[in-house]
Amino acid sequence: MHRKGLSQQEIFDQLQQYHEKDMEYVSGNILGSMCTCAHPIAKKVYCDFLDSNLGDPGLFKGTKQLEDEVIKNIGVLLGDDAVCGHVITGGTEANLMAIRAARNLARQNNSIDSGEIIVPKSAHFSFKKSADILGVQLKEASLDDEYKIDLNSVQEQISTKTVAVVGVAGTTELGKVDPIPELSNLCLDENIYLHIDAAFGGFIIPFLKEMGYDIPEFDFRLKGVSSITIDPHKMGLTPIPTGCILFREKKFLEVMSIETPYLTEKLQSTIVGTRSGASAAATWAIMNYMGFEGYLEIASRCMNTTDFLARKLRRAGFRLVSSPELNIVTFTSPKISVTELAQKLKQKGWVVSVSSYPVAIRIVVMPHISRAHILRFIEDLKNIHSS
Ligand code: 0PR
Repeated sequence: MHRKGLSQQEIFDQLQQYHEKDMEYVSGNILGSMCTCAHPIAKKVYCDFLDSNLGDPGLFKGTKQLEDEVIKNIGVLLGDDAVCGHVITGGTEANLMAIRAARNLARQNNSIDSGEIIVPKSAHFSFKKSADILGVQLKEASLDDEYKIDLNSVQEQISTKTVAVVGVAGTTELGKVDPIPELSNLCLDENIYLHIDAAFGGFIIPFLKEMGYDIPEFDFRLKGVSSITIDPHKMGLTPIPTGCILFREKKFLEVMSIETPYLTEKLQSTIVGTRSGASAAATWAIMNYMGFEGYLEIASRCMNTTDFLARKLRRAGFRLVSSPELNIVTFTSPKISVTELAQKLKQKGWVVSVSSYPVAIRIVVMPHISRAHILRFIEDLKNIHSS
């Protein structure tokens, strides 16, 4: 630290140099990210609420009300307006909270000490973190030939130690939606907690269903679903960090609440203590500003661009891993390896990601990607193929 502070201008000039090294979503070159430019209104509101701390909600009653309204509004979107939950940092924290609730509940009910969770092989790595932090064993269920959770494999892994089963609505690598109605029935029969990770899919599937896409139910409309992760900082256009965890019943929050004697709330069930109210306020603002129709339009645009990309790739001789279900396209080349292709694309300024199962180039068609970007990308791909 300098003994004497720098001037504002010096600070801004220096920061500019750092900022210039960052990539920008608007360039269209970020093709493998599940984040995008937050909406300007959400950014403004975020800055306005930077000082509010939801860790001590009695001091920030208005912001707490905004958090409650966000949870209720998302609950309505996901089929149950009586849900409870929190606006937190993202999918990782949400999944951790869900598994913590399930583990604590199982401990309370049948004195399981450690327990096991069953997740599909396609689950996000945050479940490995959750298992590690919470001391539960992670069991992986295999996938069927459409890369969705195999129900027989889940059934085989269920034991007296199972504390939760996880289904994914919008897998990280392929954007697949697991057969959640079947998982729900299975978990009701077996009396097991079912958590749905809709971190990515939560802000697009409801709109695609409205448009007539054939996607099965995945939310609280299914009686077996106990909790859902949904991230406004992915398809919801809210600034990072913003995730939400929703529980069907209050008991799931209560089972992990800790006494906080000197605060304005006496019990706390979030993992984080001091936590920003800015995310809750920004989500409230953007959901009210966009309305259902605003998100419908974003979903429609992203899916049109996804179909456009898929068509162009096929025509240029690339192989799609499978038909895109959401706005994620994964493909391979018949001529060069995935690693080499990713490297060559990087040399041309494109940052794609490489999926691990199956190994393929993965493009997440977020709202910042336009048809013009796709046309440039396809041109470069063709040049790579022909060189
Ligand atoms: N669940 C699912 C289904 C996810 O896809 C992710 C993140 C999470 C949970 C965890 O969410 P948080 O990262 O908010 O804690 N999926 C992205 C991924 O791993 C996150 C990401 C976003 C990575 C932007 C890179 C990036 O540029 O691909």
